[in-house]
This record gives sequence, C-alpha cells and structure tokens, in this order.
Amino acid sequence: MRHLAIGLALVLLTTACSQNAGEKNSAAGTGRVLVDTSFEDLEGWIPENPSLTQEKAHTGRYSIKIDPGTEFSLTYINQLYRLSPKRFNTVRLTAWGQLTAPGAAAVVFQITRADQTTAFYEKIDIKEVNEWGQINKVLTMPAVLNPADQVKIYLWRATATAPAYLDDLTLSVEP
Ligand SMILES: [Ca+2]
Repeated sequence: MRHLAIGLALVLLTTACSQNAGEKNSAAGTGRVLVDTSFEDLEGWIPENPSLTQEKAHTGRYSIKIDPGTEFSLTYINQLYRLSPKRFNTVRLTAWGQLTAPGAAAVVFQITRADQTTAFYEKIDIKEVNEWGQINKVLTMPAVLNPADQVKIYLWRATATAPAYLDDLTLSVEP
C-alpha cells in the first residue's frame, strides 16, 4: 500500500510537471541537467580508485575506465529524490566511450529498490575501438518508482578483454 500511495503521489507530480514542459526544449534536447561530469575534479576527494585515470580523456585530463583487473568503474550512486526532487518520466544519457580492442564494455543505468531488487536496468554498449564514440540514449522510467530507490550509473567490463574508457557523462530530463 505504501508503494501505491507513493506511486500515486508521483503520478500527480508528473501531471503538474508536464504542464510546464516546453516543446522547444524537447526539440533541442536541452532538458534539466541532473548529472554532468568530465571526472576532472574527483581526484583527492574520493578514496583511491583504480578506475579514475589519466590514460585517456575525451576532454580535460581524466576519464574512468575498466580493464582486466577492474570489472566495474567508479560508480555514480544516489537516491532518486536527491537526484531529482521532481519525478521524471524520461531521461537522456549521453557520454563518450572508447574500447581499446573489439569487445563489449557497456554503460549501465540502473535503479534498485531498498530490497536490492532491480526496478530498471539499461545497458548501452560502447562500440568504437581506439576512437571516441558518443552514447546517446533516451531512457523511459517505469510508471512507479519509490523516491528512495537508488540510481547507479557505471561502466561495466562485460566481455571486454582490454581497457575501455568513459568521459563527459550527462544525464538530463527529457521534457
Ligand atoms: Ca574528462
């Protein structure tokens, strides 16, 4: 029942938000930005992490990586209500990725519930080898989410056998 009540509250919020959504923003893809990082200012502020690297960068000096010794990159973790106090239906995830050998590393956007079950999971493969390629994916959220659910964004090694890199990640609300 608690989930149902929260779901209803979110539906009401969604209705309120959609009345303010601008059509022009939608065409330009310039929604409210929730996450925007080039990984430049993290060193020293977070515990030592083998994923934060200066080996390659799309912009600046830093990116994050996976390699044979690192299955999961440095991970963005936040509760949904902190990420966005307003309910969103659709988000756009963009980033630049690079493989260094043919394989299958991927950017994962995941939402997990308090009981650790998965409410949403999307894996976006990085395809370019030895050049930066842009990931640009619109993700439609499930109808019912709990504001306390946890959002995770990370680079996953999957079946890649050589280092892969990720830089300039943004998450924005699609109007
Ligand atoms: Ca960077």
